This record gives sequence, C-alpha cells and structure tokens, in this order.
Amino acid sequence: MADLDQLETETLARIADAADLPALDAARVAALGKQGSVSALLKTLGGMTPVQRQAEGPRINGLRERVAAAVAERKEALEAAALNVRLATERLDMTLPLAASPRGTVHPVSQVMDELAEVFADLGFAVATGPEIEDDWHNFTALNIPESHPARAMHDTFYFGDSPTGGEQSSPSDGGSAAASRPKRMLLRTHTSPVQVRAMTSQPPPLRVIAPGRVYRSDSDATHTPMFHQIEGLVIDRGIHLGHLKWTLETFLRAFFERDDVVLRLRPSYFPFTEPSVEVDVGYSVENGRRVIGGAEGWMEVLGSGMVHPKVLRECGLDPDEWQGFAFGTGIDRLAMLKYGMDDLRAFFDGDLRWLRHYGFAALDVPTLSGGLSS
Ligand code: 2NM
Repeated sequence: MADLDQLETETLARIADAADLPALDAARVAALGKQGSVSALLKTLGGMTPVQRQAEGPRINGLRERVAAAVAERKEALEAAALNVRLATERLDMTLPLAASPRGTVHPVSQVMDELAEVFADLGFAVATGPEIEDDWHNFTALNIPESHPARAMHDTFYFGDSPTGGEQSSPSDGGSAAASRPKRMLLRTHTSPVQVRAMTSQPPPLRVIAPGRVYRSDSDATHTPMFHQIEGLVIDRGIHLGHLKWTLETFLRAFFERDDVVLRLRPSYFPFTEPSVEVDVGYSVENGRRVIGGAEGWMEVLGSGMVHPKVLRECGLDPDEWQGFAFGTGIDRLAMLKYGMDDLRAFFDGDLRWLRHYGFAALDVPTLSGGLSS
C-alpha cells in the first residue's frame, strides 16, 4: 500500500519535472514501458488469487490510468510551450524584398517608354495601344497615303500572304460596304499612326493620346532594324493650331531631356497625313566629345509632326470645320540613344547581357517627374 503510494508520488513528480519531450518520454518508459515499474505491478495480477486480484486490480489499474493521464497532460503543456517559443523567435518580415538585389535590369527602351508616358501623362495625354498586325485601311488609306505611295511597296512593308493586291479597304465612313466581301490584306504596322486612327474612330473628341509601340519596316543596316519602337502623339480639339504643337513638343523635350535649355527649330516638310507638316530639329552642344541635347551649337532632327490633314479627319469621321488637331512622331530607340549616350542601334536588340548590365536600369526604380525621370 505504502509502496504503491510512494511509486505514484515519485512517478508523477518525475513526469511533472520533465523539462522537455525526451525527458518526459524517458519518464513514461520507466513507468509504462515493457520493463516499467507500473507494468511490472500489472504483471503481478496474474499470480494473485481472485480475492487478492479484486482488491489490487482497481488500485494498480487506477495508478496506470493516472500516470498515463499525467504523461498526456505534461506532453500537451511541453508542446504548447515549444510552439510559443517558435512563434516568438521565428519571425518573417513580409515587407522585406524577396532577394537582396534583383539581377535583371530594365531595358533602356522600356525605361524611355515609361519616362515618355510619365511626361505626357503630366500634359493630360492617355496611352493608347493597338494591334501590331494591321489592315491596309488603318495603316495607309485612312492616313491619306495613296495606293502608289512608296511606303506601301513590298520592299518597305511586311505583308502577310504573297499577294500584293487586295486593294482599298472599307472604311467606317462608307459603311464598310465597298470591300465587305474582299478579304483584308494584313500587314505589320509600319508606324503607330493606325493606333491614332483607331482612337479617332472609336472615341468622341476632344482627344489627347500617345501611342508608343513596336513598328516594322523591311529595312536593315547600321542605322535601321526591321523592328523598332515609335511613339506618336495626337491632339484633337476645337481651335488647335501650330502654336499648340510647338509648345507641347518644347515642353515634352525639356522634361524628357531634363534640361531647360532645349531649343527647337521647325522646318517645313511633307507627310501625307499632315498639312502643314513640320520637321523638328533640336539644338545640341558638344560635351566631352559627345553630342548632348541642349544649347545650339548644332541641330539634330528628332521629330516629325504637323496639323492633322483635313482628309484624315474626314476619313476618321470628324468634321474638319469643327475639329482640328496636331500629331507628331519619333523613334523611341533614337531618343534612348540621345539621352543615354549609346551609339549602336543594333545593340538594342542583341540581348547581350554585358550591354544590358551596363545600360540597363534598376528594376525597382520607376521614373516620376517629382523623383527625377532618370535618377
Ligand atoms: C509623324 C509625323 C507627323 C501622325 C499623324 C497621325 C494621325 F493619325 F493623326 F494622322 N498620327 N501620327 C504623324 C504626323 C506622325 O511621325 C513622324
């Protein structure tokens, strides 16, 4: 009797004192394991008389149950304590960057596209996009580019299919009836102007959009790649004139090149889709043997522009007596070269990692007017 009580006191004390799970398991094995002290007592029941067993059975089984319950309770307490320790020490700061420094860089063309979108957003322009596979009407006809125009020739334009014919396409203004049954001759857009055409035919004026994107021309040498990037801008409103055009381009170029001494020179020119048409030169100066934009030591052509031709407005469903507009276009790749001092256009599309590491931009630096476009 005293033996049983003492065994229970010692066993429960050892269980309560177990500092960790291995210590608790050792205490459990010492009592309830095959060679354990409580198991040994249970084994004595077999050699008892029925009268003895009736008295001892409940006492020994009661001891076994209390020991087992104490082990379970202590186990739960130790596991809860271990979890609390882990919760307190294993902290994960979800705001930390995934990797210390991203290895990729932003391509200069993407960087300049972001900078241009930022500059023009500040002037109230929205970014418009459109398909790179276009039809004849959106790429040429609507823009007053005649069937005989050299730009339409096979050697300048990438056409789909081998038939150069297909003729004039239907326009929204003729109800689409003229060529409704003829299959459309598709091509890779040669400029982003078809995006402006789509803007004019799908949104009511006034309009202020820029259309940046890839364009394709069958041309490849030191200064031409068959795919390059263009940005065009379009403003349609009442009473728009050449003065609005000049101010907009001057404001854009000063913001983009981050210099106040950017000077423009407008020269008369010719484009089928604008009248009058002007070519825009920007003054440059020479710093450390390099041409940089700003000053007026020499002139460099950077943009084509003009007042949207009345025939284009009419073809797009606008009344030229009510609505006027100006448009401009330039090469993004060239703007990138001028701003960041690269001298070989073909390097833009080689995917050379050494070039990208040298000229690429930090992945997490987003250009803003307030933070500096290219800082
Ligand atoms: C240029 C030069 C001049 C131009 C015209 C149009 C449209 F659709 F409004 F007629 N979009 N872009 C344009 C005008 C483009 O790029 C050198």
